[in-house]
Amino acid sequence: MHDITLSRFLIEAQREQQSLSADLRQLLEVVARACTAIAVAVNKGDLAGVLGSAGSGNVQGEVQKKLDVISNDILLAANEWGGHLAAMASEEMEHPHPIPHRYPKGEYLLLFDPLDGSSNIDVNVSIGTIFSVLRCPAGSAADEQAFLQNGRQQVCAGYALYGPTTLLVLTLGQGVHVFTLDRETCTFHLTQKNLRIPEDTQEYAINASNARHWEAPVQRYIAELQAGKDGVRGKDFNMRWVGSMVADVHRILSRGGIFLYPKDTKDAGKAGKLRLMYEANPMAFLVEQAGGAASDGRRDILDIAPETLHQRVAVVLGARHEVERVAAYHLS
Ligand code: P6P
Repeated sequence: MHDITLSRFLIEAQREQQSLSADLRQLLEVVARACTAIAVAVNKGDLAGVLGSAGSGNVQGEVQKKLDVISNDILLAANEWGGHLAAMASEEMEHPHPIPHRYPKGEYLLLFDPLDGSSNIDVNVSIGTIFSVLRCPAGSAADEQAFLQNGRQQVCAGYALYGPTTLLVLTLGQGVHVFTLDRETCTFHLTQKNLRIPEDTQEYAINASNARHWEAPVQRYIAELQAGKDGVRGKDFNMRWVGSMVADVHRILSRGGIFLYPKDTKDAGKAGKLRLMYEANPMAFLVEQAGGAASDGRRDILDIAPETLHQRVAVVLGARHEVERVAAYHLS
């Protein structure tokens, strides 16, 4: 399997899968190369002076890290000239990035969180790039409205995980596959095919410091996990929280579990912390493709009709039976 590079995998998928066009294959090759460049910058860290704050803020009201800006610039520069995109949208930019007039436009829309987990950048904990691809509606101006499609319209999605190894995890709608970067040749090699999330688990991921702000169904659900075998669940659970969604979701895709970033009352006006279009939707697509489930606690993430580009959403994803239990508690 390891002799199958990302390029070969995509060429063979294009042969077998009608929905994988030459332009989409090129888009994925370009995104993978951009993620390799981001991995190089991340791995250099202080040696390249890329850690710390960029001294600017983003549309989310967050202080941007230098690597947030560098990663965003790498993805924009890599993707704007190829003729495969109609526009791009990023967590780091308020408005969609149009393709410059000097370049041809294509049929796809690329959305990304260029560097997810920014609070972990300066402490050498795994971070990642999350991306999602939609088709641009025919005749559209490729403006914000063109991006506002529900998650089931995604033609592919994935993430790069910058950890002890650099991974590219991808779905084209036919399973979830893992590619590992060979740093010597700068080539991604297929290392795992068709990841599956077990329907049950004994491991959960949540930022427990928010417990007093959770809604009652989530407080009930987590309390039952913490009661372990002495409580109604009759088994003990373990907890993990990396604080980088990409790392937490990768653990769940790799060995199972449930991840929750629920709505909380800290800011009643916010539906959740995570962003629908370029965090929750791509991760939900991957999780469902691996046999898991992804909801906002009440409805499937992928069915949510987006209203704005940067809208936030509560996220409960992973082991199907656990996600269903959380939804049942919200209905009871
Ligand atoms: P908290 C990272 O900033 C992020 O957007 C996700 O990657 C992560 O799951 C979450 O926020 C962590 O949030 O409140 O635990 O720092």
